[in-house]
Amino acid sequence: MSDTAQQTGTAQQIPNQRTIGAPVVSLAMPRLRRETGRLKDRPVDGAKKVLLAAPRGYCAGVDRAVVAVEKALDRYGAPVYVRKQIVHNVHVVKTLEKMGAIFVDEVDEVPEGANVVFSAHGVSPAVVGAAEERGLHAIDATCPLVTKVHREAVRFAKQDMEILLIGHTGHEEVEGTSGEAPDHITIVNSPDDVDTLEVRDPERLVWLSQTTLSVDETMETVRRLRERFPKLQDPPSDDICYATQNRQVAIKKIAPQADLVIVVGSSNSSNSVRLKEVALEYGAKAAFRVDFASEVRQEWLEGVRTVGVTSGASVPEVLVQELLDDLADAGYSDVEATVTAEEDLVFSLPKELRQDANGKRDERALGGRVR
Ligand code: 0CN
Ligand code: SF4
Repeated sequence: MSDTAQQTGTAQQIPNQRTIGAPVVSLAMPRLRRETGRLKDRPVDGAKKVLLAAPRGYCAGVDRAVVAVEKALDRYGAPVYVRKQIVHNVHVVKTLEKMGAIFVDEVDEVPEGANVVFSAHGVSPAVVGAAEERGLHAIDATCPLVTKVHREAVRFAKQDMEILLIGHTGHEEVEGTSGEAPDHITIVNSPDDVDTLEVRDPERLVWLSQTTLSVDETMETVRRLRERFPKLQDPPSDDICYATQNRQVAIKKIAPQADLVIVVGSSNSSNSVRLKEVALEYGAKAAFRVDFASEVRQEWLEGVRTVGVTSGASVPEVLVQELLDDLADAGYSDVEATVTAEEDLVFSLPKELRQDANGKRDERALGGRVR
């Protein structure tokens, strides 16, 4: 795993994808300036400035998952059921609910025979089986980069390796990946977990990870694992995805110059929460995560000259633009982009949605409404 910005991560290894010329998240998105006057322009020593991270916001897997729900609603009409939050963002979920999506925790809450979308974080084979048993029409919006980790888990389990899955217990992605080979997978939550870890055979160990972790913390966990188990094998390629890595690289560049970093993202969004932690580790004097601009408090801006702004991979750009509007009210109208990578990865739609009602190939349309 490198600390330099990646263009498209593991793009070449993922089937059913294509790239287009334009970045997934456009920096030049036109917007109407909205003034709320909530935040006041208080004087500070020197010029006020915003450093805006790029890349930020929607990744290819989130874009695909959100478009999948919209397409399913267009094609089948409301309601369309979605197992768990399609992505971990309050605004996205609420907006899709208004359009007719119904979010459920488990497939047994979905009426027999109805349409159900599996979220970007993936599902275990047990969930796929339960949906089949209920006669549901399942649309699998699992990010292809999560599916890649599932495949690695299956492959290593077949070789009778013990898999140390670095990730957060209870996170949907970790539950889905563990479900591929429950007898072969042990979850490692943090570097401190390593000391008490018990393994079957230290000669037959491989580590894999959740896609949305801190790169640095994961490397520390691996370092400690290897200290205890020198024969530990590495995964065939990075499991922490290109989007997670790129967003961390961008905020690492901004953080040392920032008196304050504001990360837009929801509290259950692992990659968003990691951005706040990384900002603090790399020298931001303060950092906060907000779902909406309206949560920013005047006192956070006291004496602040430079504000760093970024957003997690599940965050629509409109929420960042609203934050920039509020910051402009407070005198932070000079916005400078810090660009550490260009992203142009786009995944094709889930196979269940690739053909239109007449059996013709339905090219995915970028421009999901929840942006
Ligand atoms: O915020 P997300 O929905 O998910 P986590 O960061 O909590 O994993 O972002 C999309 C990521 C995926 C899969
Ligand atoms: Fe896929 Fe990474 Fe986005 Fe998750 S954060 S949906 S793994 S591209």
